[in-house]
Formats: sequence, structure tokens, C-alpha cells
Amino acid sequence: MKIQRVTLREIAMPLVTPFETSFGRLTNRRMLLIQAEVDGVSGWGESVAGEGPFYAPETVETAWHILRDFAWPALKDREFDSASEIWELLANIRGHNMAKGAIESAIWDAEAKQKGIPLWKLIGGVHREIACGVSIGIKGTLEELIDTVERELAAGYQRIKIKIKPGKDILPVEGLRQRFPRIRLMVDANSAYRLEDWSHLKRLEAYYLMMIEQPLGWDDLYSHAELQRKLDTPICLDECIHTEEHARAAIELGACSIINIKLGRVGGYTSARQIHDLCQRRQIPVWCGGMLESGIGRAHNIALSTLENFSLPGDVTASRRYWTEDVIEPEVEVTPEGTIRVPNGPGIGFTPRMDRIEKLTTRKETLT
Ligand code: OSB
Ligand code: MG
Repeated sequence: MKIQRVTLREIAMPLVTPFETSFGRLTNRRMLLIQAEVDGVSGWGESVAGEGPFYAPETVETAWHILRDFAWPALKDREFDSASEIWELLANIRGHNMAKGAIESAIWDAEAKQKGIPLWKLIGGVHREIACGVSIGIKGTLEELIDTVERELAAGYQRIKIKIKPGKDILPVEGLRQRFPRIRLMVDANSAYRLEDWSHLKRLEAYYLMMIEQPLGWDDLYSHAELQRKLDTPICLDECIHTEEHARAAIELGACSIINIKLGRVGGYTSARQIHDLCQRRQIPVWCGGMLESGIGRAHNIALSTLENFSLPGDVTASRRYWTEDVIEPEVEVTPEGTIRVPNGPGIGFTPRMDRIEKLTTRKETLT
């Protein structure tokens, strides 16, 4: 296999409703889409980097820079047998996993399309239907939060995750638990707390949460291990896990007992599968996180979620929760049971809508 051409596009999509986390409020999502022409077949990927370096160090700009100036020169004119070699071909670029994940996943899509098989099969997936939960941003009032949760439960979603931050934690969780005593509930702090806050976080244990996601520093495994020793509630790591090595360190330290895998954060399918396989051997359940993706990234998240050890509901949801109109056809839909049926078409199994993509594009560059 050989890549003839890569097209980078930046698109901007307004969110149906603003999404607030402990690190900021987002109303308009900028994202980088990548189209890789591999032996005449087009594969698609999405970089999940945000506008600013607030969830992770990468941004749309850094992803563009790394893809154009380093990843493309490293891959151009290279012969390879399968997309599984791309991670290694990019190994001399340190970090920048979201840039790597974008191009790597596009090449996986192209390879599956060349073989005429769905991407989920090519990566070794087994689940034909994946379980879905929702991630709900920080809301102004408890009433607003309860209304939102009610709506998501009515749509079928199997678990509720709410974003928390200091001052917006105990009361919303307590309020939700009173109203919904039996739902599967979890929280995500996006690194808003410090180890000294442990006794405050311990108060959350009264509400039997499934897990607390990434309470402490975005790159601080040690403090999470300290915190996990003080809590009975499982800690799930998101921001902290960039590679298999981080996952191994986290598990050995006892820093978490669940891991959220995001294709972008870990640099694509090869790295995601390494983490998945390690967690499976160590009996650490994993689930697929989301980054407010367009349909392209969403389709990849669905494929990734078919791997066996993705055994908890992920943050992979219907297109319409975020977008009035998505960039793929058909749009991602969720069944009344809160699942997504994995498509059977070749590659990601959804077709990019070129009309819509062109309309949303704010810049474009083709690399040859
Ligand atoms: O921490 O999981 C996170 C969105 C942006 C950045 C970080 C996170 C999130 C989400 C949204 O939780 C999940 C989704 O795409 O629905
Ligand atoms: Mg998270």
C-alpha cells in the first residue's frame, strides 16, 4: 500500500446546545478532517484536537502543523502492507497523538474499503451492537440538569455521565440520585480537583456512582493512585492515558480500575488495541470516550467499540444530540434500547457527505 495524496480540511460546526466542562464552554466545534488517498481508495479520519490546549496539549493548529510538516513527509512514498504499520512509521514523532490518530484511522478506513470489508471486522471487533451512554455538560440549574437527564433516559441511553467541577458537584449528584435512584450514573471532573480535595470527593460515594472519571491532574498518575486508595468508587482515567505504557503504569500503580479509550488521545487503532488488549489481560474494563466528534470521528468510535473488552457503555451517541445536520450518511442513530447497530458497509460504513463538508470547510490543503 502507498498513500498518493492527503487532503486536510478544517470544518466548523455549531453545537445544538453549548457544552460546558470544568475547562470551558464550547458553542462551535472546529475540527480537522483528513482524507487519505491510498492506492486509489479514499479513507477518512478526524482529529479530535480542540481549538485550545485545555483538554490536552494539542490544538487544531498543532494537528495541522504536525500532519503537514512531519506525518505526511514520514509517510509519503512509503510502502507498507497494512495500516497496522502506521503507528510505528510515525514513532519518531513524539506525542501529537491526535494528529497521528487522524491519519492512521483514515488509512485503516482505506484498507478496509480496499478489502471490501467493514472496518470493525478488519480491527478484530466482535460486538454487533454497542451500548451507549451520554455525557452531559455542566448546567446552570438542577432543574435543567434533571430535564436533560429525563430526555436522554427517554431516548434509551443506558448510563448518564455528568460533568462536575468544584462548586458544581455534590448538589447536582445528590439531586439526580434523589430523582433517579436506580440509573447507572457517573461523573467526569476533567482534572478539576487536587489530591487535597479527597475528603470532598469522598462525599460523592454516598450516591453509588459507577465511577469517577479523571478527577485529578491531566498527567498525574501518582496522585490518582493515592486517591484510589482512599475511595471505594472506581476511578476511570481519561486524560492521563496516552499510550500502552501509561496504561500499564496506571494499572500497576493502582491509579484506576477502568480506562476510557479515545482513538485520538492514544494515537489511533494500533495504540488503542494495545491498551485494550493490556486491559483485557488485567481485567480492567474499558469504554469508548467521545470528543464531540463529527460523523467521521463518530463512525470510527463505533468501529473501535466493537472490540471485545469495550464492556461498559461509551460516550458514543446519535449525531442529532450535537448537530442539526451531520457530515455523514446515514447519520448515527441510537435504538430505543440505547444501542448503536454497527454498520456492515465497507470501511467506516458511513458515507461522507461532500456537499455538506465543502459548505462547512474553512480551509483546505492537499498534500502530494
Ligand atoms: O472528558 O470525555 C471527556 C468532550 C470534550 C472533551 C472531553 C470530554 C468530552 C465529553 C463529550 O465528555 C463526550 C461526547 O462526545 O459525547
Ligand atoms: Mg473525560
